[in-house]
Amino acid sequence: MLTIWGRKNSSNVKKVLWCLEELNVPYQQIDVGGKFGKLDEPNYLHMNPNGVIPCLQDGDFILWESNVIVRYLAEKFGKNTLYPNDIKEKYNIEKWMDWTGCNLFFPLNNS
Ligand SMILES: N[C@@H](CCC(=O)N[C@@H](CS)C(=O)NCC(=O)O)C(=O)O
Repeated sequence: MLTIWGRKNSSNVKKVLWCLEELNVPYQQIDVGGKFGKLDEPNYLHMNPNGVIPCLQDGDFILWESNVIVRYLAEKFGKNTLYPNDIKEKYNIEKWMDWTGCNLFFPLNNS
């Protein structure tokens, strides 16, 4: 089963959980970060040396960076649904992914 490391009230974790729900993929979520701490512990830093959330564990494969996790999940579980095969459709979506990173800012809530 997939594991998502990160507190649910983080916007970067939320986008990953939202993606998993859209794809109907089972997962477990583990609270770390914010008031739960643990991001500076060796076990976590071994997975994500940046010490931030989210982090995806898929068997022995570890992935960090929320947008990259979303892309991975969409390609693995949503071929031709969330992740189109058509190159123009695909890059029309990729455009919006990058746009959110540059132009869309959420209020910080580290509780
Ligand atoms: N570019 C990274 C940013 C990750 C990031 O800054 N995560 C914040 C939460 S949204 C974090 O780990 N904050 C420390 C904490 O929650 O304790 C990504 O998109 O995954």
